[in-house]
Amino acid sequence: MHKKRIFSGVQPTGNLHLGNYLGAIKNFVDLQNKFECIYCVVDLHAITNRQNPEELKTNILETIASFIASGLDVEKNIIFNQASVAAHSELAWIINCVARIGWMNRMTQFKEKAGLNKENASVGLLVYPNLMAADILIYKATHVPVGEDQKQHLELTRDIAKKFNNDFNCESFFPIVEPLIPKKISRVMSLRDGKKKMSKSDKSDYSRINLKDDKDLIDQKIKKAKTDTAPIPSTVIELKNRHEAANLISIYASINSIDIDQVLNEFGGKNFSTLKNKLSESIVEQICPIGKEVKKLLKEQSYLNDILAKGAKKASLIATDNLKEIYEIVGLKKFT
Ligand code: AQP
Repeated sequence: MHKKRIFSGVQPTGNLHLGNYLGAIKNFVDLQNKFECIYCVVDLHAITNRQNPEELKTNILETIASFIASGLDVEKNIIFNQASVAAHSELAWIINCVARIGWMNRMTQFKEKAGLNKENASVGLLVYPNLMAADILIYKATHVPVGEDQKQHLELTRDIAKKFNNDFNCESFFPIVEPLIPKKISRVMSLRDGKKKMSKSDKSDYSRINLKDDKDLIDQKIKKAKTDTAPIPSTVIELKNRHEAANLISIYASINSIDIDQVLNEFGGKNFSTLKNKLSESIVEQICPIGKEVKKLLKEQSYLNDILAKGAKKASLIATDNLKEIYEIVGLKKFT
């Protein structure tokens, strides 16, 4: 039996948004009181798409600041950046040799991110899920809080763990991880298109609520959020095929930690402007204090650097021990 251990990561690829918060970070905060948690800024994942080096440095600090501002306790959790712990990349290479090319070709995120120009995408983007598996398995993590978009990558991590355990005859060496996906809203959708996920890389800033948006901007974005012409329904069944309506209702339920049925009881039959006013209020109440704290923390760079250095030390202790065992199993040796 493996000890319960949580691992998850967020890419420093720009403004964190409500999708990252409700899909992942809010869950990180809830879990910190129950389990040993390791939270990582996955900067090596970020470079699978071209990044401006100066912006990347700032984004790493901003992601850490967002973790802390959202309520992650820096003493209780291990918080660090991926590039500081070389064992992630070392295990990723071994996993590259365990995972099959066919498995990579099935990953929908690669297809979405590479788009039509697949031949021109980086090799890193293709093998991104192997690095993600290494991030998790190097700590022998048992549970991974993520948004629903990452479910397929976690299924792959399970397949990789099983194949490694089987190939090297070391039953149960790697745990078979369980995803922890929020029930109320597993995928926050774009405010402009209810069929697309809210994303940092969407060209329209009006498609998302950023953690650093102020009250006026949040009000405007919610006011302009796409809806349909019918009134709000009273039952979940009537939400079928009403993607934008379902999205706003789910965001309201998630941010207020209530059930969708409760939202429909409150707003069923009413028009969207009533819901939008209340939704804006709830987002402003929860997100604006986080954004303000992020801006404050960004002025304290040495404090953030210190947290990253301490976190990297703690993470390295676990990762280096596990890597030693993995090298031994595979038949590799570091001569020092
Ligand atoms: N829209 C979303 N709804 C729910 N969860 C989401 N997550 C991301 N978008 C949504 C979850 O946030 C965590 C960190 O994600 P990430 O930033 O590492 O990568 P991503 O999923 O690629 O995020 P973006 O915003 O879509 O970034 P870009 O545009 O750069 O690709 C993950 O747990 C993810 O599930």
